[in-house]
Amino acid sequence: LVASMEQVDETYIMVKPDGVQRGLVGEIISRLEKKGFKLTALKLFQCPKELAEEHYKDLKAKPFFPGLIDYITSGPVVCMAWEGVGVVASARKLIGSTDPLKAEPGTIRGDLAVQTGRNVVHGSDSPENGKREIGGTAYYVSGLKKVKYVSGHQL
Ligand code: RTP
Repeated sequence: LVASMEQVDETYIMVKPDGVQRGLVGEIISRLEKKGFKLTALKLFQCPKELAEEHYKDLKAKPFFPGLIDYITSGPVVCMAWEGVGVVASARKLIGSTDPLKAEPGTIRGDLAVQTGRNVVHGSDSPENGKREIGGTAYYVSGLKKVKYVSGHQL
């Protein structure tokens, strides 16, 4: 039971092209579902260059930016919205450190990846960014739409 006083947050989780290509979509969804978070939107989507650049605009000055944009647009991604109490920080913990070699075993990146540039999944880094990434440009471009229903720990 979720106490009514607790703030329900939302986060944007994206399985990156390497995760889709390697067949890790089910594994990633499964880890978030088993933790007790609620999937509220999902879409397989070929990200256009402009949207990838908007999504990663904070990293524009980094030397790896062009390679990052090529990577994210190299094949379909799975865009998802997840909600729950503490979901933003908890999903980041489940995902693990950006560099998969530094990510703890038991985390998605710690178990399933080896390269920072191929780290299989993205998760919003703050509740504000969660809202921005779900409700911003991505909403209009990808057509990612949230569905309201009751599930899992919310019952
Ligand atoms: P994300 O946004 O994908 O969840 O990743 P993050 O917060 O853990 O890491 P961030 O610093 O925001 O970097 C975003 C993504 O850029 C790629 N990257 N490549 N080659 C490099 O040195 C490098 N550094 C970052 C990664 O795909 C990282 O997830």
